[in-house]
Amino acid sequence: MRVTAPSRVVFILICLALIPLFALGREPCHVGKPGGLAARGFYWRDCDASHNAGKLVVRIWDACGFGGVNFFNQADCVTGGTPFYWGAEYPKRSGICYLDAVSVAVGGILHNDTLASQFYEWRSLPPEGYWEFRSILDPSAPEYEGAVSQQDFITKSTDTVTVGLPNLIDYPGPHRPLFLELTRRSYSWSYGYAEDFVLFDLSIKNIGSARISDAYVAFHAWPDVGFKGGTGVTYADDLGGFVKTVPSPYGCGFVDTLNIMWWADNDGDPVDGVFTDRKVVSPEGDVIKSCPDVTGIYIIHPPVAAGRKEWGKATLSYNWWYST
Ligand SMILES: [Ca+2]
Ligand SMILES: [Ca+2]
Repeated sequence: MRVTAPSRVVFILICLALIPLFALGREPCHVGKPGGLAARGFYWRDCDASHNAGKLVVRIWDACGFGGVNFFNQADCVTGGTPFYWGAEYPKRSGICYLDAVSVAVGGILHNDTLASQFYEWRSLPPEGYWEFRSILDPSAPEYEGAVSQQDFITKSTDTVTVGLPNLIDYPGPHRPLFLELTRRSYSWSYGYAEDFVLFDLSIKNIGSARISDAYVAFHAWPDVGFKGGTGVTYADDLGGFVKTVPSPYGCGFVDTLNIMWWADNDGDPVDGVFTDRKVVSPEGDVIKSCPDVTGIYIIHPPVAAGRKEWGKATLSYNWWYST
């Protein structure tokens, strides 16, 4: 097959901090029954938001993940308008989706029991579960105070709600929290050198009263790559992997460490062997547009304990699964 356009690589960068996950914390807070959709086993915000300052658009919601489809047609938390619908899009307004969702899972041993909190088990309830928006774009605006990027979103989630959660297939018992608080700060810019990535800064804090040992932090990604203007299924042919090292561009046999988790469409959906950024009607009558780019997560640094400057002694691993 002949392809003529080089693939670009877009990244979601993540840096992690553990604030003191292994130390004493305060007593658990707001353990209770959330309202609204929680009565049906779910709790979602009244609004969500998206990073769209650069070319890479990433939908965000609670601190426990990003991407995801806006099933509930929530309003945009900042503009009040219609929010971005898919998990991620590149380039902006192309209609080409590059992500279903990414969720954060944390596991560890608490009171001699192995526990994990993931996806449906995080909640963002007031007062901790607030949204905060900041921006450097307008120095006269109230959101300018303390801003880092053109779009700063800050929010928190906890795993302490134990009522109203759906039973999971692989763990049908009631949710047992680790008593954790996630704080996510995410940033995006429109500058040429920064328009292809969104930066996430994730802090994990033990808000319980006991020590957690042997903790793990995971990013669980569901790819969905393809043009959403047609009728075809876009996720069924996607590929993913992990690039640990690459040959250094400086040669001499040097090797650069990357440690990047990536996903992409299997062939970028070319039309007659050529990538196209225009909509083309296939012989079957479907509307096609190529999706030649690669999306990935790069962990800038592993967890750093609060108050310390040295990197944590984290071990990095990668696993994949195939959904039928
Ligand atoms: Ca695909
Ligand atoms: Ca394909």
